[in-house]
Parts: sequence; C-alpha cells; structure tokens
Amino acid sequence: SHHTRTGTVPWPDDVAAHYRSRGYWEDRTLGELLWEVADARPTQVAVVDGDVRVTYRELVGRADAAAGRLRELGLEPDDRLLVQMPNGWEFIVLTLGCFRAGVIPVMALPAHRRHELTHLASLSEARAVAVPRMLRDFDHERLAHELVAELPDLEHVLALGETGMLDPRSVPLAEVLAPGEDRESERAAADAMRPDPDSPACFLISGGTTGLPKLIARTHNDYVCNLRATSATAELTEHDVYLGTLPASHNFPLACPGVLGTLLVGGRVVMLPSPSPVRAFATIEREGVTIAAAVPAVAQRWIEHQEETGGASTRTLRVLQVGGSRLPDEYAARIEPVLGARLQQVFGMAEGLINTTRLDDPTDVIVRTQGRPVHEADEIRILDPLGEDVPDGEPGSIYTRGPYTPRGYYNAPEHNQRAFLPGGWYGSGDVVVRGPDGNLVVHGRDKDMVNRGGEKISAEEIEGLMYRLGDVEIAAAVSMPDPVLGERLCVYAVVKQGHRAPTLEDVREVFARAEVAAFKYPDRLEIVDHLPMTKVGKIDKRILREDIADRLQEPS
Ligand code: J2J
Repeated sequence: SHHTRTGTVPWPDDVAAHYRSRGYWEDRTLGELLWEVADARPTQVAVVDGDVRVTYRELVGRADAAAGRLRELGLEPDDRLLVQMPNGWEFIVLTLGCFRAGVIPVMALPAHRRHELTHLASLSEARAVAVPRMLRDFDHERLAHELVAELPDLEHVLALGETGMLDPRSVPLAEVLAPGEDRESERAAADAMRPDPDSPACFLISGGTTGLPKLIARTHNDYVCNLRATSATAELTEHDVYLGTLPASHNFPLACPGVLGTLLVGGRVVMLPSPSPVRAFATIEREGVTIAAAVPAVAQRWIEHQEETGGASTRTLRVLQVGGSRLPDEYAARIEPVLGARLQQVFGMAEGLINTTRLDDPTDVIVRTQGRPVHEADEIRILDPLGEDVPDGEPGSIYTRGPYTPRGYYNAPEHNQRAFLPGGWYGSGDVVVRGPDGNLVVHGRDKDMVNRGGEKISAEEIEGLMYRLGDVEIAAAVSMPDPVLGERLCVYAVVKQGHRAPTLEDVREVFARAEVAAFKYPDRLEIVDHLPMTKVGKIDKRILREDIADRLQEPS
C-alpha cells in the first residue's frame, strides 16, 4: 500500500511556518502529550465504561503494549487500520495504541456496512480492520473476513468478543489490548515509533456530497490544535467528566473537545454505547458527568425525558454541547431551564472548522446562533454565487481555512479542485449569515446532502443506488422536514415506460441487498411522471423539497 504522504495536501510552507511560530502547531504527537498528562496523575481514573475503570497509568500502559502488538502483527508506521468499534474503553485504548505506533485509524461509523466499509478500506488501503464480533444482531466479524477475502491490502481482522467465540482467523482484540508485561520497555519501544507530528493521526469520514464518502487526514499538529481550541471554549478542566455517548468515531465526540480533549486536560471520560435518556441520565448521575455532546434529536429526547420524570439526575451537568444539525430555537431555549446545563451550540465539520457559542455569551446568542470559530487563526469568508463577499446579515456560502482545516481530501485531486477555492479555502456547502458580533446562523445549504438527525447522506449516492431498481428511469433524493430528526430522506422517481412502479418496500429491500448503512434507506418514495428541471437542465430540487413539504402538510 502507498505512503499517505502522496495522498495528502500539505499546508503551504509559509502558512505552516506561521502556525508554528505562533505556537498553534506544537510539533508534539497526540501520544506524547497524553503520556505527559498521564504521568502527572497516574492513579486517577481516565476512562469509565460500565463497571470498568481504567486509570491513567493503566490506559497508557495498555496503549503502549497495544502499539507493540500492532507492530508484531506486521503493521508498520503509516499503515491504516479500519476501526469500527462501539463506544467502550477498547475503542480508546486501540486509538491511543495507533497514535503511539504511528498506525492510522480510519474512523468508520458503527452504522456502516459492506457498501461503505469496502469503499473506506480500499480508499485507505487498510491492512487491518477492528470490529466487534457481533453487535445489535449484526455479525461484524463475518463481514470483516469477507472484506479480507476481497481486498488485496486487507490482511487482518481484530475482533472484540469473548475468547472461544471468535473466528479462529481473527486476532482477539482482548489480547491486543491486554496489559503489558514490562511497562518501561514497552514505553521505550513505543517512544521509538514516534510518528512525525505533521503526519496523519487519523482519517475521518466526510459527510460528503459525492457518491461515496471522502477521507480526511487529520495530522497530529492540526488535531492537537483542534483539541486545545475546543477545550478552551468548553472551559474544560481536569475536573470535568465527559460523557461519550455519540458514536466516538465522529469528530464531534472524538475531538471537540470530546474523548481526546478530555484526556488531554487530565479529565475523565465515561463511555456509553447509546444516548437513550434512561441510561444516559443514570450514568450522568452515577459518574457525576459535567459535560456531554448530543445531536439535536438526542437533546430533544433528553429534554422531554426530564420534563416527564423531573428528577435531579443532570444536577452535575455543566455544559450540554449540541451540534451536527440545526438545533431549533425553541429547543435551544429549553435546555438550560430544563436540564440545568449551559447550552453550547456547535457547528462543526470533520474537515476542520469548528464554531461554538461561548459559555458566557448572552442567552440570546446561545439560543439563536451556532457560534463563531474556536481558533483565532480560523479564517472565514461568506460568498455569494459569483464569489463576492456578502455583507454581514446576508446569507452566503461559507469558506474557511485555518490551522486545523486540511487543504484537501485524501487521494482526491479532482474532487479537491471543486471543494477548495484557489488559496486553499474549503467550501462546506453551508449557507450562513454572520451577525455583527461575528456569530453565525446556519440558514441552509447549497450542497446536495440530506442531514438526517446529524447523519449525513449524499443525494448522489442514494440516486446511484436507486438505479439498481431496474424499473427506475430517473431518481432524485431530497430532504423532507421531520419534527424529530430535522430532516428525513425522500426519493422522487420516474418509472420506465411500461414498467411497474416500485413501492417504498421494494426500494428498502434493494438498499438492504446493497448492504448500505441503514440510515441511508429512503423514508419515503414519491412516484411522479416527470421531474422539474432548472433552466440549465438540472433537476430542480428546490421545487421537490417544497413539493414534499406541502404534501406532508396535507391531512392524510
Ligand atoms: C447546522 N448544521 C450543522 C449545526 C454541523 C462538531 C459538530 C458537528 C460536526 C459535524 C463535527 C451543525 N447546525 N450546529 O464534525 O466536530 C452540518 C453542516 C456541516 C456538516 C458537517 C463537529 N453542525 N452541521 O456534524 O462532518 O452542514 O461534522 O457542514 O459530520 O454538518 O458534518 P460532519
């Protein structure tokens, strides 16, 4: 497999020199910084997962031992490991072990299936994949072995599960992540594998507007910068207890400040595999959780649960971060009164730029805006369709660059031409309005993507899958409003002359057969005679979105 250097787009030399001279880039690896933190508090609990409590000393000791075992397995520095793990202490130890060994974890989402994993493994040329044996009735281990059989670079399956239950071809993760035998020598061995701080620490998955997701290589330098800046705006300290309840491979719970930011300040991370309010509240109460991150749909459920039960479970919760999709103002206003936690709105992206409200902002800013960039070196431009800067108060597309926003996707030169403006400005496709105080309000977007409760779905990918139904002449995927998720996925289809119209069940069956992530299954199908076109001959999705919104209004 190739060295990642050939696929990444570095920051220009003068820009990099500037970031260094200002101290935005520290030239330290995530591993060495975390190990300094651990040395200062070896007996404190770093990670809680159910009844498992891992101290800082144990955490870094296990990670060092894991780094050595990844090496023994044949994984070299810069090799990629596809990681698809539930929220648990194992995810953290494996990730830290990768950081130490210079192995790059590719952060797949728990919902991904063959369709996505095949793409991610081949695009990253992953040499190994880490999965739970079985999760929610899905046999991840079996799929992983099928991928190994199909993909030339992929050799090893690391599987999490009871010994004796695992496929004999799998490497038991329990062994990889077990405590070591000689802490000092394992540490020295891991120190000797220290990666270059400008090399990728991990690959994140883009929300994406293209057919299949892109990979984003985040360097140690840029990710540390991201962690420091988001920790500052969340006012995170070593006394904080962070609840990791969104899937931890997402940038938001991983690094904004999330799991890694909490460890970097010497705080405590509590891992929970699902955000359902009953378990989350019990955990918050038991562990004295002070900060948590949620998507709007989860925040909404927590508010409603609290209003129904009226307990004091969230008493210790200092901050609730909400982001990933637009939080309706009416829910934003209820968070502090109902849950007793300060709301921090977070408008971020795996590509880099993170905006947050500040904890001491006026209530009006916290409730009505998605905040402003977390770092002083974040640059933002808001442009009209002709590329002219729009004045504050007017909507435009956001473009950004900065010390933790990479200048290109991994191995995607053609796509990078479109996603980045000359000068390295990344266009996220979000339409925002900037107020005079610099705070942004997300108004909508000019990218062909559906944001289903924070899960990003590329319309192009859905349309491509629709043609697997032989009866479909042309298909168009659009968002439709939903009171819980904000948006759901609706597909319009024109049926081929003389063919039978498929039903929504037919569509979902085809998606299931294609083995795509379940959040991409269409929620609704509209069969039409023709699709509205724009003057330049593209499908007019604005009309379709209005049409489906109107239909949903009609009494059924
Ligand atoms: C509206 N849209 C939002 C918000 C993200 C922190 C928080 C979120 C993400 C994330 C992240 C939004 N209101 N508050 O990585 O570190 C939409 C935008 C954006 C896209 C990015 C983080 N917060 N969005 O959601 O890479 O459309 O990152 O461009 O998954 O989510 O998606 P993703």
